[in-house]
Amino acid sequence: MTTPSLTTLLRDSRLAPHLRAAALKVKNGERITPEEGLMLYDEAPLGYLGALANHVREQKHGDRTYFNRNFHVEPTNVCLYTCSFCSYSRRIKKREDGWEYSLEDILDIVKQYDGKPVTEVHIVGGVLPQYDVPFYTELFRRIKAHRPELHVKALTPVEYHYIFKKAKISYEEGMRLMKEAGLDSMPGGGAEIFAPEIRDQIAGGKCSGEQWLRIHEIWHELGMRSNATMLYGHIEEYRHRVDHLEQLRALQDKTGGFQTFIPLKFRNENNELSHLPETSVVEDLRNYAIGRIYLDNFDHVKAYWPMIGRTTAQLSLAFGVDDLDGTIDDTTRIYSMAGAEEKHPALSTEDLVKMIRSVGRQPIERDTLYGVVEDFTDVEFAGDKEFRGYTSLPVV
Ligand code: V47
Ligand code: SF4
Repeated sequence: MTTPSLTTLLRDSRLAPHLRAAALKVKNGERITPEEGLMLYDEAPLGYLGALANHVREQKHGDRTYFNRNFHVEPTNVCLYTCSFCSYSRRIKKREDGWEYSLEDILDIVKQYDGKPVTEVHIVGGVLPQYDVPFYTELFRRIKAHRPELHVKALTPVEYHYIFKKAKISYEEGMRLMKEAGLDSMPGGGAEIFAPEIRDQIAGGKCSGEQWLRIHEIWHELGMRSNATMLYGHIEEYRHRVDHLEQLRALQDKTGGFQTFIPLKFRNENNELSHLPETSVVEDLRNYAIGRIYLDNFDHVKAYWPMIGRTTAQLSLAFGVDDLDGTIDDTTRIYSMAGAEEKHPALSTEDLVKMIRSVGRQPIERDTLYGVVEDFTDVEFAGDKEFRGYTSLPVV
């Protein structure tokens, strides 16, 4: 996969002056403004954005491409809120169609991973009254008592805002209680689009953009780390994406607590926004690239491959992405053997490693805080006859 290098791009005398100016800024490690961010969304071609984003990515990480082994627990798929983009939750009126796990149910799921090489549990689900401060603090304590080294990445400001309000405690007090109970980091969900004119239409009633940012800020002030997402490609306009990126960059300047930015492509099946078309792959790659260029103070940009598919995930590695997320399940061979791997959103470690290597990058297994667990660049798998290099296509 080849995007032109930034130097090659700048040699092109036909490059429009405003695109040249933005490219030079990126080359010199200068920050682009919100106006330039909007200009990139409105006008910049894919190849140009790839050159800029790949430059930033390779300055920060070279070919290193991270992944981690985690598992997800969803305490419930019933939710009080009714976000119009959400295909996942069951309305409270239809709660009998969903599940509501008890503390013991969740601990049983955690125990199923005993002895497996996972480093993280990602806990997130719907919002319901029984999942409150005592429930979650007890859950985190019990997980840590059972498996102390397992990193607990759990809940978003959507849940925290709700449970702290219900407990009549401040965000500061609430996040301190979570830290004491064993919460290690916060995932990036619930951010959607911060601008109220969009957020009120698609995610009305849940925490505001301002509250989402404030809870992350408080968590960072406790010395802890978190991620940030942006749900794009629904009813928002480019200016709302730039505003979202700008607010994340400003908070990161203040705290430095964000690890990863994860753009989430809106998928339109089984939700109230099914009438909206989905974004194209070109638009997805442009969006990754602009995220990488704009968020100069974020170390990582992550692609969530189950949402975009494996091929786009591979392409994203040339458009600013340095981290791939999605279930790694080394029991999935049976599905691929049955010829239905695309229907099952899990890859084996071997598949993921090969997916990364086949586009010329170096796969690195990391823990949640980006400590290296294992460098898979030269690891051989049984029966391995994998081709590791590129052959350039003949130019005719
Ligand atoms: O907050 C919901 C989004 C998020 C749809 O931090 C949708 O490591 C697309 O945040 N189409 C949850 N997106 C997922 C999430 C996440 C995933 C992986 C890693 C991390 C991390 C965080 O999914 C929600 C919402 O923004 N979402 N519905 C949909 N129809
Ligand atoms: Fe779905 Fe989360 Fe909204 Fe609930 S708060 S409806 S789970 S996106």
